[in-house]
Amino acid sequence: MSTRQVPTACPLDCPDACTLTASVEDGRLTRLDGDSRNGLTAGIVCGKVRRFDRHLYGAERIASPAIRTGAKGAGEFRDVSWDEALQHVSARMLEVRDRSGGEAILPFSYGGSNGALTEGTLDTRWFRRLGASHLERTICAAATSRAQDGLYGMMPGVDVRDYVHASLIVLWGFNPSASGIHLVPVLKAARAAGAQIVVVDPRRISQAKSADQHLAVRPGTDVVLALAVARWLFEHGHADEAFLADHATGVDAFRARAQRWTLERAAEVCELSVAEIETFARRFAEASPAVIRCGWGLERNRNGGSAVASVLALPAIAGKFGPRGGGFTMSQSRTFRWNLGPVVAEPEPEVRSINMNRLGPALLEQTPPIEALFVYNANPLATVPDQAAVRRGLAREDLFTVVFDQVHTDTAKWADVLLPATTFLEHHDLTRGYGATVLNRIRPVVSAVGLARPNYAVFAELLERTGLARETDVTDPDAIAVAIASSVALGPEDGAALVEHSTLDRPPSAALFRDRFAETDDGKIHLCPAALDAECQATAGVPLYSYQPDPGSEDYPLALLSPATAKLTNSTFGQLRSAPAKVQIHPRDAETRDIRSGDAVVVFNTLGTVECDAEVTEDLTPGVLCLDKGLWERHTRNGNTSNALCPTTLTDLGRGATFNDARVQVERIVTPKPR
Ligand SMILES: Nc1nc2c(c(=O)[nH]1)N[C@H]1C(S)=C(S)[C@@H](COP(=O)(O)OP(=O)(O)OC[C@H]3O[C@@H](n4cnc5c(=O)[nH]c(N)nc54)[C@H](O)[C@@H]3O)O[C@H]1N2
Ligand SMILES: Nc1nc2c(c(=O)[nH]1)N[C@H]1C(S)=C(S)[C@@H](COP(=O)(O)OP(=O)(O)OC[C@H]3O[C@@H](n4cnc5c(=O)[nH]c(N)nc54)[C@H](O)[C@@H]3O)O[C@H]1N2
Ligand code: SF4
Ligand SMILES: [Mo]
Repeated sequence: MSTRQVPTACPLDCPDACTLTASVEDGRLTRLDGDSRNGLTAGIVCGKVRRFDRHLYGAERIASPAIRTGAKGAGEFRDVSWDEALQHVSARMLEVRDRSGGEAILPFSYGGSNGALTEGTLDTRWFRRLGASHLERTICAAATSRAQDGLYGMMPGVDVRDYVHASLIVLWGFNPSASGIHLVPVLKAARAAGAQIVVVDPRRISQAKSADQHLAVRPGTDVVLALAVARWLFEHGHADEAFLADHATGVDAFRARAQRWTLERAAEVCELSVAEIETFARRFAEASPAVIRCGWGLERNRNGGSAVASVLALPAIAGKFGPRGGGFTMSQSRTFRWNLGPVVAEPEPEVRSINMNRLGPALLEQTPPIEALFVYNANPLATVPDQAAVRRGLAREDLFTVVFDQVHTDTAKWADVLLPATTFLEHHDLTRGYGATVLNRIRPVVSAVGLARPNYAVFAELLERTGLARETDVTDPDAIAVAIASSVALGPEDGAALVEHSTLDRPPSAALFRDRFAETDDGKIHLCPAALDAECQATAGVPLYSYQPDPGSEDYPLALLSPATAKLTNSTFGQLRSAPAKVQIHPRDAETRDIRSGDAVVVFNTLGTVECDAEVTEDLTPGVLCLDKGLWERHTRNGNTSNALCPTTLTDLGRGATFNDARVQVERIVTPKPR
């Protein structure tokens, strides 16, 4: 049998967007390796995707459309043909629309597939034409995007590869060993070349162990830390007044808001010492080039928007832009700005909006009620806050639920109709990195497993069957990819390179604020934008750069974090994880509760309880617990995961999720049930 080597790329929700080479024999994957068409990922690929065969050909893959036979949630289905499944879905959707209006239908999707052919195109066309409720897709990166856009417009940040030039790298709420592994060798090289590393994270993440400084902030207090550093910079003559005069507006307003935060007051709120904050401020002031890699950990709380805005303001205040490797990195997806509108070919109708972070309450309390839910590219039972509410919502006998996925997820159990989706090795896509600056064209490289079909094919067929297709609609995946790629304003050379290599790697070759400037309306950094101020007021009742106090109480004082882990991507690949969940706890908190490593414990608050095992570790700060993001029911003793403890409150900017505002108590279970 001859083996073919075919280029492809990873579309998973990960910043790095690896380019890959698939080895294929007789339509089957035999090997998946990294390759170096993406200059950042340069041939290194994570373990999850290297062993993608376990997901692709695994026992939990959904191989056929199916219709529920057992009770809701029992996970009992009978296989049916695509024809029967889609006829059923179409008929039910039209019935709901005709009886109750399109808004009784809720599409629910997120990061399963970060590509434009699998998300935001034909699906959007169908749901808009049905008049379905609009989903506010703000479970992630909502606060960070609002802050980044508000201050800098669409300007991309420093390319990660330029970090080798930096003499100080600050990892602020970003954990590269799990979330973006290709930064790890870059950090090593920078360190070897003499760069200092500072980590701002409540956990002692792997990079913190070798860092020059680790600031173990209390979760949710980054806005205070950043403002205190800013105040210190202004007071000690380290603000770059000339740079600010040339390139920024809102400087006085920003400075006035930072004024409240003396080192002493900040130290108390952030649970750091005055000396720690001052040392950090001085390091930052003195180093050049200095770069902040801002992650997503600091956005997932009530103060998330103000936190990210204040952190991104620091390089401007201290005048860190200019030399290569100086400034900040946040989302780089803006390197390729595409316009999906012409492909969607349907304007946004005036319909109600439902925030995805409040799926549970929406399914239970929304009036008029949601009668049909269509889940694709997402596993809400495992990823959305207030898991108990989501589960009760999915259990509603009068809710018609479609789940379109690759594997039998926890959410899939609750489906009335189950549809099998292809993976990126089995379909077309067009994706872009949000850490790496690449645009990747993905084509099918192996035969589809069972009857699995791509999103674009299924939504095209649903458009037809519901009578909502139009003759002028583009449905061919190649034509869609071309239309979107050309909306990115690719020149002929770029277009040709994309066709030839299936990848475009366009790191910004410019030094920020030397060759490339803020992409706001006036080309300046807006340190205190009126729009963000108004939004904070509307959402949280406070101005931008406010610190809203810790939501902990005497009963629930511990902050529960649920960050990314190396082996899963959100909840994707959860079916392959056998290790049971462990809640991490600091020795001080464990001792007062008589908890030892390996003990069965219950973590609880007013929203729910999670029963799992404890791991006592010095890698956390006191007052903080940690339980992995993306766990499935099977990983805990009682079937609940961290999301059972996460509130449905929203961030001050962007109406995003506040997972890390979960405040809990933990107790040892004296006589645990056998596992
Ligand atoms: N392997 C793997 N890679 C992934 C993902 C995955 O699940 N697995 N998820 C992908 C997705 S969807 C995203 S959005 C990114 C997320 O990538 P990251 O930015 O790394 O986000 P998190 O893992 O949520 O949190 C990062 C760090 O922030 C810390 N943190 C939590 N709260 C705070 C706080 O209040 N302040 C500060 N300073 N730090 C805090 C956490 O302890 C954690 O170490 O990664 C992507 N990459
Ligand atoms: N506790 C806690 N929860 C969190 C977070 C946290 O920090 N703490 N962070 C959150 C973050 S950062 C994010 S981004 C969200 C992500 O939340 P989700 O988007 O729900 O993420 P996944 O769990 O990866 O689910 C994606 C699903 O899409 C499926 N899929 C993949 N490709 C395709 C396709 O082409 N077609 C179809 N039909 N299906 C496909 C996958 O099999 C998978 O089941 O979770 C959030 N949840
Ligand atoms: S998940 Fe991230 S690191 Fe792994 S292959 Fe995909 S892009 Fe690369
Ligand atoms: Mo995310």
